[in-house]
Amino acid sequence: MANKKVVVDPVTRIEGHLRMQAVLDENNVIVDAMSTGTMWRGLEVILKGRDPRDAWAFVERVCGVCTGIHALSAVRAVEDALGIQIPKNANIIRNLMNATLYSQDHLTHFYQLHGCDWIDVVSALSADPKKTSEIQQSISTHALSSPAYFKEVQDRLKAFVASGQLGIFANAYWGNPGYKLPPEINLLGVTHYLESLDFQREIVKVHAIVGGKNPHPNYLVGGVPCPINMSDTGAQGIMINQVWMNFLRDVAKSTIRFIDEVYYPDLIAMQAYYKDWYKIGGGLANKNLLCYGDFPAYANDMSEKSLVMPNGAVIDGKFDQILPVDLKDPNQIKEFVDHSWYSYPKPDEGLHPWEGITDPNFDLGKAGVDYEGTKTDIKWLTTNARYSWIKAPRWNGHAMETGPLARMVVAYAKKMPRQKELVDRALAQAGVPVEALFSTLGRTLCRGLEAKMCAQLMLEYVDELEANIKAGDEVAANMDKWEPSTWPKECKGVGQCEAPRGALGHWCVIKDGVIENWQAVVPSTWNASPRDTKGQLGAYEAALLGTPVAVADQPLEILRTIHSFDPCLACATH
Ligand code: NFC
Repeated sequence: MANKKVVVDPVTRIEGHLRMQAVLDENNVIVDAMSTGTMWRGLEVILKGRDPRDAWAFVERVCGVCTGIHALSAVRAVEDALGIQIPKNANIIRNLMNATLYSQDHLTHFYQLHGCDWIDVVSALSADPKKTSEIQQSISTHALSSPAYFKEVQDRLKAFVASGQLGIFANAYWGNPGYKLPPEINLLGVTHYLESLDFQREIVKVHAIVGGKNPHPNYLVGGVPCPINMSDTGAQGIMINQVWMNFLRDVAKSTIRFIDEVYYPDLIAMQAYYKDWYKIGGGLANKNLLCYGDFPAYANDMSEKSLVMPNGAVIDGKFDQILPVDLKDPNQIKEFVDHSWYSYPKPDEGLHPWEGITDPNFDLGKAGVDYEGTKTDIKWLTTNARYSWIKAPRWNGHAMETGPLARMVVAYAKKMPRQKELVDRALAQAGVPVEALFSTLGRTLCRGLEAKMCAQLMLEYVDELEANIKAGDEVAANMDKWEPSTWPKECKGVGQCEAPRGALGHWCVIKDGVIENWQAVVPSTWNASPRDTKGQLGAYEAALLGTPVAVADQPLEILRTIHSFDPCLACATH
């Protein structure tokens, strides 16, 4: 029997536009895969000639999901180029904003973006709410746990179905044999899907207070645009005072509570029914991992002793050799475009981002080479030509996986205490060995652990901020080098970050006071990358190989693995 071609386009419940193609053999096992970013906006081109102090506000618009992280990376890049030291309060507030982003983003991912890959919403209709209540009370102390509460949610769901409009739950593969949860846990999951929709709004109030708004909170080259005055007593002002400090602490505590009482227990309860997914979807996960490191304890210090999230790369599964990642080394990070819709002067040579070029070259048109179908109805993109708006970043020539799995595993290998304790406890609770992390479900577990860690970090940063201010430091920004007349004629910098989906860098070249070149290499660019010059598959592509698909025209398994990376194509292509 001939191989089957399966196309998922668009892959939904993600940010941006992703197309996945998979080839299934006669046993419905995936033997080839292709990842395509189908949209490009050109932020790097738009930035040329602009004031570098404004760049954060442009690049922040790359994405509304990982909101703020591009801005953080951009201000770090410009500060690195201009040699600006930021104040301690600014470092703490930036860390607080980033920990807030992670907590909200990972929570949103688990329920809204990934949950429907594991939870069969329609099955929840046949659950016994009393049993769901018993399960809830056995796994956590979450207050909303009565049979009446779950019955009320189930009745709401029934009303959706009776009206023939499933709304946010429409168009999924309900009833697919890949769903394994009993109806009562499905009801638990749907209930928390709805609860977390409300709760995530609470978390991001932190951004509204210290960053002015969410999405797209405000950043500032030199610090944070967030005045501090603890002697102010009002709740209406825009100052950080004791009133707002107490509010921030309350948000942090309720975030810890929600993740500990809802997200994490649900994750542990659900994984027990999907243990086979600890052996599926690994791809590059047990081979090549990449992290830049973030959450510096000390302002402007991205050295190992300062970072909460690690810097390091693993190649070929050598976990006893964590290699240092240097974003400034011209030989480490390079982007290739052989299979991407861009032109380079030397097509098969990679470019370090400081030398990077973004020159779009959408050359669909060679029928039979680039695609099958018609120009307006493409049935199949072929790998012997360009097939994506995503470039192919490589580290020392290797395709890499980045993100929560990479961070947790690299931190674990480095024996970093926070992560080691979280991972050991989770593995014991789940009853699986450490190798289980190198999989689709391992990725999802690592993200849950990171959410726990980041909620805790939120509280620690609020405490640290308060202590620092009370010690007499109310400085939030250093404006010494604000004026372009103080800048060198030409300079360059890099902004190193860890975003929720993985390693993020923005590289800038500034000349005569304006941006000469700007390049972003983004977590989803690493993970959703197409093939490179050597034909090496990107992380999404590699992760699908070997996956059995139960029903070829309901590729739930493709969604599970691809969603486990939490794709953001708006970021990937920018
Ligand atoms: Ni959008 Fe972002 C992408 C993240 O990969 N995290 O760098 C940013 O989005 O989700």
